[in-house]
Amino acid sequence: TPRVFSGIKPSGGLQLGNYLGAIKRFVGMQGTMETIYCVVDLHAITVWQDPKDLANGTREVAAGYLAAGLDPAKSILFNQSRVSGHAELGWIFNCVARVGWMNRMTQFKDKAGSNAEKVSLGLYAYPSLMAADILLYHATHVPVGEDQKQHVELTRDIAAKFNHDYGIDFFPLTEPVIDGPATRVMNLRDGTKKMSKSGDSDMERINMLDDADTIAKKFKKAKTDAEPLPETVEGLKTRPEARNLVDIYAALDDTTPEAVIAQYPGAGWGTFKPALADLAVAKLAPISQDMARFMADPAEIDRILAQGADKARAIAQPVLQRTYDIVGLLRG
Ligand code: AQP
Repeated sequence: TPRVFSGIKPSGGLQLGNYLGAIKRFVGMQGTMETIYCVVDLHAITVWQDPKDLANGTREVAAGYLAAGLDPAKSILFNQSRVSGHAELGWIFNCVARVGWMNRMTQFKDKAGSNAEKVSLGLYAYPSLMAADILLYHATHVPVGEDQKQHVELTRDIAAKFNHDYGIDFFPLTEPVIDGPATRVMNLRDGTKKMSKSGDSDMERINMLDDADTIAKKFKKAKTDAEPLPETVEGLKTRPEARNLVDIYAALDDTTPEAVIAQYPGAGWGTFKPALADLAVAKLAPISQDMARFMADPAEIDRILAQGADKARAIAQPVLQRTYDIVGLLRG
């Protein structure tokens, strides 16, 4: 049966890339298939998280899910650490995945930088835990941003090697679902880097909880070239910052970059940036207001996450038990 799994790390405030590249698309898949959306707190601690911030951040991602339209009656919403099967299957996959595979992960290289000896072992094993997140539910579809494509492909490699090594067709080969105009929202100060929760400067990103003035200011200061918008999208090819702002507009307005260019052919930044800011505020303000409302009642969020975890565990438990049996780990 088709089943969707995806997650977001509570490693800082939600940013526009998380919304357009992930959450908005999660909402679009709700109701079409069984959908499981996780707040992946065990992934967050691969880099240092202050415990209080982690707990609040977990509730913030959950509030973002709910405010954007995920409904606990239609999707399973929970935080990863409540279902111990993630960590348990993650260990087994650490023993399936090869060190050479991990060495090829570009996100690890980006995050570790020149400091690879000093980062946590967890950061290195991150893709193996992510494979466990997905395969614990035998998920077939994983909506993610472009930056996670390599990790979903590794998940397929792990599933295939497990199936091959144990001579059983047990784990499915999962498909990444990467579609729409905003699968890679770029940093507002540097069009060659992706927008990220943990980027150095707050001016690089739009946070889901930014107010209208802050959003307008950030778009106004966003880096661009001096040229006006082109007459056709082909004219954006070598202009990453311009391309990014057009893509963001298209994603927020549920349209295509072509349609945005057709609406603003040859427009200057003095016209386009304020229009983009107005659109962003119109789309994001209702969500951020709702997020604040959910976050004002942390006990209710915790209740939703606990109930979601019960449902998740019910799906995960038989998969985990069967995995233990296949591997030959005595549990009875
Ligand atoms: N810039 C982006 N454009 C499109 N999609 C994005 N995603 C993240 N940034 C962009 C998607 O959001 C989902 C959750 O990501 P994550 O929290 O698991 O990790 P990440 O990709 O590392 O996100 P951040 O915001 O950059 O976090 P930090 O700075 O803490 O590492 C994924 O589907 C991701 O593709």
